[in-house]
Amino acid sequence: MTTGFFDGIDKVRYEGPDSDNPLAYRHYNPDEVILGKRMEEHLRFACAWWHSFAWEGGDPFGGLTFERPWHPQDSMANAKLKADVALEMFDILGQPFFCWHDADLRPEQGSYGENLATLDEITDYIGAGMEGRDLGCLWGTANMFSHRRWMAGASTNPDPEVFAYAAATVKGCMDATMKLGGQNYVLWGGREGYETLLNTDMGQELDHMGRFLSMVVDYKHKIGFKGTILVEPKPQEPSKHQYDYDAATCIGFLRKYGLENEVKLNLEQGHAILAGHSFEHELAVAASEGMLGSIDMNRNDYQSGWDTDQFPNNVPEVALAYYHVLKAGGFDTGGTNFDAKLRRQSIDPVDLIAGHVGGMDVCARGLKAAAAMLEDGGLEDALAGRYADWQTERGQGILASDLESLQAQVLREGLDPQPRSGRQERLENYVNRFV
Ligand code: XLS
Ligand code: NI
Ligand code: NI
Repeated sequence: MTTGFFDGIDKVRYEGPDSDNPLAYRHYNPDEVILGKRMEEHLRFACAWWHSFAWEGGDPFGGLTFERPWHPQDSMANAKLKADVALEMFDILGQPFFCWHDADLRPEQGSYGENLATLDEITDYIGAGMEGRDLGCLWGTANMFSHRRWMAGASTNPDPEVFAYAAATVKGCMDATMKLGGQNYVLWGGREGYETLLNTDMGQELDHMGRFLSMVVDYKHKIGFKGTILVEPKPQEPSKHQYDYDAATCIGFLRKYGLENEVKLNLEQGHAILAGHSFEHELAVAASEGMLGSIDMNRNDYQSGWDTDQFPNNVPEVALAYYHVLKAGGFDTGGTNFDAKLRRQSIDPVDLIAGHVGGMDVCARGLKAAAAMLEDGGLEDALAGRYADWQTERGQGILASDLESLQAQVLREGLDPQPRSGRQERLENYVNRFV
């Protein structure tokens, strides 16, 4: 028996690029082998419980537009209905994974103890639903930003009791993630930052955040959680400034607290844009440090300046993103989580399916283009050529030298290095052959 929510919508299938069926995959062909691996295993798609099922369609000027049968989300019965619908959507899409916050899954019913008990109950229920399905949990996380107790931060709150509450909350969420076979555990610190420096001791708050993350890592080892701990950078929104500003900031933070070998990054397209970067910039920064863990795939409106979390629809952008993912060796425990939501006027159940179908197809197309570029090797050859002189004895000698010796060398040899073209237009034209 189904919930009937998606009545009339069949399982989405791959029909090839020429299909004009709006609910078919034209590029996402899970079994197609690319660079020796099935497409499904490359992309490792996940749906986000919060955007697809918990978000009610509100914006700062108006309330819910979606009016789903599981609203209001304040009872266990509705939480279970929501879970049933979620599982049906994963079946329709053939989604291999999902991601969640505690508050997306369980009803918000009050005390810590009550919320822990309902989280346990609903994750048992979801776990039972996963049996017999080809479905896994990509990651779980704690929502430590919505409830008013978190308004001044979770681990960076000036009140130590909030720190304790945050620790208890994350422990509960890590336990639930492990129970669902989660492959990663994510921390995104929406309120770990400040509204004004006038009331903020930044150094102390960062120390507390580092201490907290060390506790998370210790607990991971204690319970034998095999997944990866990931932090998710975002520069601001909801806070004026967030400490996990961007990939480079997070990497510096992890090194400062000795966590660089324990924690990786979950990078989001929209957050990269908010930080004034491109998505591939963030991926390249993380990859260059061996810290590329997973991605939150979406797109931002380039004009609004908000985290609009739209489904991706720009193939060239996505292709360059996957190029860096593939170059870094692809995903290990990570994957492609659609941290993406419908526009609030898209109120029909079929819109949820269409959003994901389009997003998955754009990613599949991007992946194919990225793989083709890698196989062709044009960019890698150009890169190798540009740095080739460093491979010579002379280049290595320069690197191992010192200022005085290099001054002497320049004088002795009468060095006058001639500028060489960076060939940017030729490289851009090259990329456009593939996308
Ligand atoms: C919000 C973040 C959030 C995280 C999980 O901007 O993207 O959705 O992915 O807490
Ligand atoms: Ni995200
Ligand atoms: Ni986001």
